[in-house]
Amino acid sequence: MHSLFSPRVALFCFFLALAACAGAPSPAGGVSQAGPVTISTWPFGRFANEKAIEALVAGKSRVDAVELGIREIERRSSDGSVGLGGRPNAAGYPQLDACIMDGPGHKAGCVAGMEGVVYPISVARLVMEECRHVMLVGEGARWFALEHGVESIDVGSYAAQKQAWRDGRRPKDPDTGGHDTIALLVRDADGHLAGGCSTSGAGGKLPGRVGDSPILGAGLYVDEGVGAAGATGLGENIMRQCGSFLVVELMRQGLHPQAACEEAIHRMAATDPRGYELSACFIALDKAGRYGAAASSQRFPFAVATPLGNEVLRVEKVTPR
Ligand code: SD4
Repeated sequence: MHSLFSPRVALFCFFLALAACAGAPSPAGGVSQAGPVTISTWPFGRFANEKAIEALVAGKSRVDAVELGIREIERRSSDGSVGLGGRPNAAGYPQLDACIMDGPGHKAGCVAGMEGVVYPISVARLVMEECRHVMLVGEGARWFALEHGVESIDVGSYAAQKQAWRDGRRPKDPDTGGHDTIALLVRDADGHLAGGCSTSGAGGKLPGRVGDSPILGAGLYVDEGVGAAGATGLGENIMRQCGSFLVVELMRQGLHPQAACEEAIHRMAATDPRGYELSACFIALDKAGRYGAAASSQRFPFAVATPLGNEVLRVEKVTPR
């Protein structure tokens, strides 16, 4: 005879219970969400959200949810912006950046300018959990990744490109075209926060250039007592302003995540020579599960999910004041 509480039934009941206490995503600035919520950058963020919510509903941790969500985008790596399929640097090969942060304990791990590793977010997590440092870069980050047996490719094929760059034989028109970044913020059913960020960085960047994405407070910041924020856009704009830290600090002052993202854009535009033409987009999620997003110079799509739904929402660029 089957027990009434088979694992399948139990999982279904768990899902229903979560769904009952979590609202479906609503437009930016939406009401407070009691259950798990995830928010991520760009329309592809819905794939990250899907994996993250699936992980939380299956009883995995918020850090698992961040890692699995971002791995999904790194795995797809098809849009030219995240993972090994991302836009190459000016010498013609990809250098990857990622970071992860867990609210409780204020723990973090970051990697930058790392070559030939398939899932940079997993290396960032290993740095957070297995390393006495917070950030590893370049060759050292790759060595650490390989020592931990993560999936990688042979980077021998980059040698010719590196030599050519050193010799001054440089690609004439490096591809500086569109580039995106996945930033994913997670609030679990208990209201704890975590987040992660991964990118191949600005297309056509100089070898060795690091942007905002793996820098705590720039591309990502999580404060367990307040909220979390993540960024995408041109790192040079965002990192000079500690953009994600700024958004979290504005939430600490009492601003709704939506207002905090917008205020951060205004603050940045006031000091940046490009004003509102600077490229910066933020997502934010507070302790109560409220979320928001804002962008300086473009319409900005982002994705929000709860166990009840996974929506791509959009905000218009912030109106200058
Ligand atoms: C960088 N912020 O490396 C990243 C790129 C990005 O949308 O997010 N592009 O500057």
